[in-house]
Amino acid sequence: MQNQVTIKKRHVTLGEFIIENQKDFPYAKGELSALLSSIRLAGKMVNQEINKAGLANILGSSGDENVQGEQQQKLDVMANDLFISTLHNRGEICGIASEEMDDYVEFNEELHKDAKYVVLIDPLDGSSNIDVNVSVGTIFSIYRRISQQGEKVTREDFLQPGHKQVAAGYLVYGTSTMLVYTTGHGVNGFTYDPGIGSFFLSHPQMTVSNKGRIYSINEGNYVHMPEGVKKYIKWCQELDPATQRPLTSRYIGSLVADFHRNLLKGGIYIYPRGTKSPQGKLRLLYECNPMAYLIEQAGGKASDGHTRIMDIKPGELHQRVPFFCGSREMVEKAEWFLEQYPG
Ligand code: P6P
Repeated sequence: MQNQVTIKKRHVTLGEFIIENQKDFPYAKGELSALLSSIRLAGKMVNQEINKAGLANILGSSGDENVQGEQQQKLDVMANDLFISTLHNRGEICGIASEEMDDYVEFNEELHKDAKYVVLIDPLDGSSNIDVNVSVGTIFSIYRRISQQGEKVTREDFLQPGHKQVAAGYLVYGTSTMLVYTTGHGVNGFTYDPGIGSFFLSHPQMTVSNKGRIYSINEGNYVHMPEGVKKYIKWCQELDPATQRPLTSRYIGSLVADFHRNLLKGGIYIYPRGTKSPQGKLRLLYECNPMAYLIEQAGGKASDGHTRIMDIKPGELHQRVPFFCGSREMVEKAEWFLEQYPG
């Protein structure tokens, strides 16, 4: 008599999911899987530090400034160091570029000589929110190197257009910590269980609605905004004929948190160019491109108001671009206003 056992299904772990989907990469012999696993490990370590930040007196700035001239929070520096050291310990990448570092870093040890990939990262985006306990995040973007394996990494390896990304994602350190990523086969979200120390597949095949009711923009910059963006904001505030309600304004001031909410609920995030920031504030390589990859994989759209973000050819590592990202019809409406009201 065979044992009649009812096997309870449980959520797949991120590690199981990465292995199960490795077949999506005929040319990769597991290196991308190993790279995603090291990002997972570094994310756990950053999560640990963030959760005790208030106690460990690592709040407040490190006193240094990053290449953007922004005050570096101690956790920014710590997150940057944790990702670099964790990725350096593995042999999958030959170099890394980060918001927190003026230039890219080469990985030149024997371990890295056959590396196929480079990583660009914003190790702790929204870090000015840390001291007030608002969600922050890590954003990462992965490319295959274009320089020869075995040679030194080159600047061109990092300055590739976004449509060349092989993977992109973010960690959001919020009420729960999640890792959301794509390798070009849809978007999947994993929630961290700190008791077990594992990420579990909680949001399979995430998609963003074509329409949305949330617009995210810092209206404090209104006077500096282009006319088309001002007109779009006013349009959002009028009564929607279909619902007899205006749209809802939600702006956390943390890109990853605003993006994550809009991905789940529908909406648009805008950081336009303005007199204060002629090219906008967000960086193309390690903020806009990875988020653009994710939103397109989820069925949405990302542009600089005119051009698809992932078609922009980068000129330099810390290049800024205007950013319109979210539900397709909302981005297209904003683009329409920019067309109607140029300048
Ligand atoms: P502002 C954080 O510094 C960030 O890069 C994004 O995470 C966020 O959406 C934006 O800047 C906030 O900028 O000018 O509205 O405070």
